[in-house]
Amino acid sequence: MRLSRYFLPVLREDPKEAEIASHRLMLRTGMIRQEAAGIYSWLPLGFRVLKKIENIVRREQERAGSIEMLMPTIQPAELWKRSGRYDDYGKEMLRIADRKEHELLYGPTNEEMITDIVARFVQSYKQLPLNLFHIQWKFRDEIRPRFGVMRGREFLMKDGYSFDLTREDGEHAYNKMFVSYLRTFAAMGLKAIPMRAETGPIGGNLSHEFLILADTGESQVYFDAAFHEKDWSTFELDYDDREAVAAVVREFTSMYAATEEMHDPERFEREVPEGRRVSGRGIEVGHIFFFGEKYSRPLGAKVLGPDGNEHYLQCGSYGIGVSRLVGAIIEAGHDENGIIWPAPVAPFHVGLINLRQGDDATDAACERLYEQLSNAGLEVLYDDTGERAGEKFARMDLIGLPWQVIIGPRNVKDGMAEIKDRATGARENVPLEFVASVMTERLAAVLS
Ligand code: 5CA
Repeated sequence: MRLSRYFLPVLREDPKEAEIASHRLMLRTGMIRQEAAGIYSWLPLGFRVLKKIENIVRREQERAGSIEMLMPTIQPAELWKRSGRYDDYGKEMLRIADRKEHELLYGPTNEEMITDIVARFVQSYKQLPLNLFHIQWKFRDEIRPRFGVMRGREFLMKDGYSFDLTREDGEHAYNKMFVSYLRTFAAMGLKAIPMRAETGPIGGNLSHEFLILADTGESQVYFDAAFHEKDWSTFELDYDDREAVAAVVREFTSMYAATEEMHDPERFEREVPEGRRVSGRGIEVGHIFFFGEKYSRPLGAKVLGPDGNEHYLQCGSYGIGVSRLVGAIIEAGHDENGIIWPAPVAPFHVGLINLRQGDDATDAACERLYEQLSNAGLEVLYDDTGERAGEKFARMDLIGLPWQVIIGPRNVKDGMAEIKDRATGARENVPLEFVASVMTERLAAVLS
């Protein structure tokens, strides 16, 4: 992408309304624009990151055996009256009436709708297990939308739902999602610590939240420092191997970790040696629930079992805050100059900076590099504007692409390019003809 033809409305000043780094940086870099409290437009740069996160989530869901579909944002109230949640949800639910005075609502989650779909089409245990997910916008009329996309009113969620015959099968489905969440967040460069959680309006008695540590997180968390020493990169396993999947869950739930609501100070002191007790703030990026028959009973989702009897389905639901993750990743990765994207979710891989736009030799070298890098499959944002070098450097640092390739007249004369690593600030000179292969290798190393 040529910056001269792109839409990147970077702000010069820090927006006053932003209280935390991610919100400030998302507004400054022109990733989002607020349309109403907690409601945002996703401008091109932000949209690219959102899609990258969505694709990682999708890939890991599919790997764990979940099947993608799409349900609407607008739902009939009648479904929610059947589960009893229409009244329970209170003012957080946005209620709408259409021209025929039919009661509708903007979905805050989809347990009712998916259970109704499954009830209609699944009649036999032979059609199980079933795990379905979608990635769709939700609306919750939060009392205090704040921190930009972190607590929005309209937000993008991956919500998945499992349906099984027995409690044991249902727990395996839950465990699979538990492991897939560890994998999903690790693939974005995050360590998300699973913590026992309250179930709130979703219900059930088995639930974990996944939190990443950040000073600006909304939750107070307590955990064992042993989590810091865990290897988060190795969750290669066969998802059908129940014991292997359960072993990972045991390993990650054997260490103390709890949010404020579930925290037990006595147990914390008893189980965790003093030097390893950590408390801090966390951002909830995912939440999984197992609630058995809570929705399958009122919505009549039952199958004929191998014993010839009817059984209500054993169900769970699994959420990931896709749009919240954009903010959370920035909270976890930024410095005084701007964002530092992990390569897998970066809007572009490389920022190519032309220091002397209009100088024939420099322009030609940049054009050649732009073509070579793009042909090698790298996503390049080419700063071909006529602005001063200082402005180009500052803007490129601000938007935080993992690597910068810097070309000025002197480099061209020497046949060299300067490559800067945004995270470490390290700079090195690489012969122009090797830039594409060096960058391809670097990218492959961090994406694998
Ligand atoms: N039905 C269940 C799981 S599918 C559910 O709705 N769970 S949830 O309420 O915990 O939401 C799932 C995830 O969505 C949360 O972990 C969080 O990351 C994200 N989320 C929830 N509320 C908001 C919000 N107001 N703004 C941004 N993200 C949110």
